[in-house]
Amino acid sequence: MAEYINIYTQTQVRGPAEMGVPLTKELWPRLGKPGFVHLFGRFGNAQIGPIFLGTTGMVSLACGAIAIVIMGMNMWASVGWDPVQFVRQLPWLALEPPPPKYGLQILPPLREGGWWLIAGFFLTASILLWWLRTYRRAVALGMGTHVAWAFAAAIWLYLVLGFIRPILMGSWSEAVPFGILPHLDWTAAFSIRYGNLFYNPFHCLSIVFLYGSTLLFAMHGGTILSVSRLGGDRELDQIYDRGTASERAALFWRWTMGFNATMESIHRWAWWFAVLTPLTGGIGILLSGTVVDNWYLWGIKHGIVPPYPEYHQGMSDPSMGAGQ
Ligand code: 07D
Ligand code: 07D
Repeated sequence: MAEYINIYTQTQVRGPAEMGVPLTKELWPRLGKPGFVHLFGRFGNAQIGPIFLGTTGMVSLACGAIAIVIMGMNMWASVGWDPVQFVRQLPWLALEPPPPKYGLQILPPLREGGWWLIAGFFLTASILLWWLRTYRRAVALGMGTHVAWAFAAAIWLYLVLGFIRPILMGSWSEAVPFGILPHLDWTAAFSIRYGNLFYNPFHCLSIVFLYGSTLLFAMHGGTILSVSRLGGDRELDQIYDRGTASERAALFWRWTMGFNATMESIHRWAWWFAVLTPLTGGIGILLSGTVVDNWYLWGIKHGIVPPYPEYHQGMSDPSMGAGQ
């Protein structure tokens, strides 16, 4: 038991720090002298560092910091530079996109969305550079680029929300504000504006994959933990050998539901469910206001909304237009 480390294991291995493969053509070295933290060892690897930041990492962090400072300063200004009110009201403070009258103007007045555009530019640069870093680090290690492509799926939804859809709608005012609760208000208002997002089939799909991701995560995590006392967490050896913990785990599912994923396929299931959540979601958002103006009426047209019996003859629903 002692040789395996997971959240339930008390014992932790301490050896010389693992430095990884040597860097060949990189401009920057890996930074920091590796150390060990017991608490981290309870959750994952106790070794912290070294970290490779590189050019993309450094520029990404700098852009991210600029974006956060611009958001923070604007929010602070909005409470008259009072530090106490800034901290107290932080969850409700916002940096709003330009109002509709500015359309897609590149730089409206700073106080009227100009700062939002600048912060958005730096945040997007930061996220895209971080993506490049995940891609390049994977290539440098001779790995596949699956993590980068999964991250790209999330970035797709982010870009649809704040960039692609506003451009198609012809106005930055369509985009999401920066702010903890304000971005939730935006989300609720969006749903109401487009006639209830529950009738958007891509929102449904996104929810299927979101819920499906939690189910798959629980099934896979639970299965592996339940056989870790038999070595189930040593996935690779287990794929090839007979009579292993993996085989037991597979049998468990075949006996309980008649079908089992394999050690490889479960990770493909998990990857696709996670990726399809923002991918389908982004399609749903992109269609709202561009192709479909009211998902409830769309639902009536396509038989998703059940036809209610007319109890109140002569009443008209304003959202259905005159005469209906
Ligand atoms: C656990 C990984 C760690 C990441 C964390 C988030 C920031 C922002 C910036 C104060 C799972 C770090 C957050 C750096 C700070 C300022 C200016 C990931 C984990 C801990 N949301 N959303 C949150 C973002 C959208 C919605 C929380 C970002 C859409 C709802 C957090 C984006 C819509 C709820 C947050 C984004 C939407 C939240 C926790 C970008 C539709 C909640 C997030 C860039 C998809 C929940 C108060 C979390 C909450 C929540 C961040 C976009 C809906 C602040 C960065 C526009 C309904 N969102 N969100 O744990 O408690 O993610 O809000 O697109 O209920 Mg959101
Ligand atoms: C936001 C991808 C971008 C994030 C990136 C990360 C940083 C920080 C910092 C590490 C999350 C950048 C990170 C900058 C780094 C640190 C520290 C992914 C993001 C690139 N909905 N809804 C979804 C449900 C309702 C609405 C998706 C459920 C209402 C809108 C999801 C319910 C109304 C939008 C989902 C429900 C409404 C969504 C998001 C229930 C509000 C979207 C998937 C049970 C009243 C988004 C098509 C995701 C979407 C979305 C779930 C209800 C509005 C499946 C379960 C009816 C406007 N909703 N929703 O992965 O895609 O997000 O819709 O009621 O835009 Mg919804």
